[in-house]
Amino acid sequence: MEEETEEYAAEKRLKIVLVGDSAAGKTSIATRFCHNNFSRQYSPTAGIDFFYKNVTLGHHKNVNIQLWDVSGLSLRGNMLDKYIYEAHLILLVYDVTNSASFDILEEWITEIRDLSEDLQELPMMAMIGNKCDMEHQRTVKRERSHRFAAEHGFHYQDMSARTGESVSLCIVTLAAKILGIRLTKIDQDYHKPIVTAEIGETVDMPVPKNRKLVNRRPNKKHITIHHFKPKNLPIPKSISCSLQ
Ligand SMILES: Nc1nc2c(ncn2[C@@H]2O[C@H](COP(=O)(O)OP(=O)(O)OP(=O)(O)O)[C@@H](O)[C@H]2O)c(=O)[nH]1
Ligand SMILES: [Mg+2]
Repeated sequence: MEEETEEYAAEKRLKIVLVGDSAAGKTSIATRFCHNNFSRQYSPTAGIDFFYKNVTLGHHKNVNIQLWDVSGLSLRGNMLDKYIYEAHLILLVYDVTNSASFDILEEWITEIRDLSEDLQELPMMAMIGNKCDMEHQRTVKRERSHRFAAEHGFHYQDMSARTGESVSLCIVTLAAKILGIRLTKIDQDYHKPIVTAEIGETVDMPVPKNRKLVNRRPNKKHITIHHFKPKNLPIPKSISCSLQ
């Protein structure tokens, strides 16, 4: 029999399933994690979609993370048992600006528990509060979601697929936990997103006299510099800024 090379032996595959209400942001989280991209457009997932990424976790040089991106409509379908089969981790995603998406998690949990009844061990589950970049529109209080997660014994994380905040770090931290690895500070820093700031396009900023306004468009490679004439300046609506 052919001997396994060290590299092959080190390879691991982790199946992570994203579930939760329609439009909670599951596809966006998977897209951010695997392609470092984000789209404002909503295209509902039909059934299921798959995303893959190879990461290094501790001494595991080649961990293949498979994200199974389940449609929000699957809660009422008859495929969920197949989707969650042999999952290492299930991420229960809700939208912090939409209470209904939080309330429906109870149904997802009940359904997953019922479908896993025959298994000796339930897959690990964690709760994700997505869209935390829209803090001003949060309708699900932090204490409520933390209490809910604690009652169920789930890890809890707020994140934003839009800014990338906590997406990568949360997923690799949980993946490391499954593999029994503690991430080093260097590993953790590596998975923190680059600082992103959006000024312009959707917001108008007053700028002091003779200063330049830098209009930075997300996901576009160019930066436009306007020479701004500060006259009758509008009050800013909002600014999105994420620092890690
Ligand atoms: N502001 C903000 N919008 C987000 C974020 N994540 C997703 N969205 C938006 O929310 C909408 C729905 O996102 P999806 O990722 O398609 O939602 P989904 O959970 O995959 O939905 P289904 O496939 O129907 O189950 C899209 O318009 C996204 O641009 C986020 O972190 N912040
Ligand atoms: Mg989707």
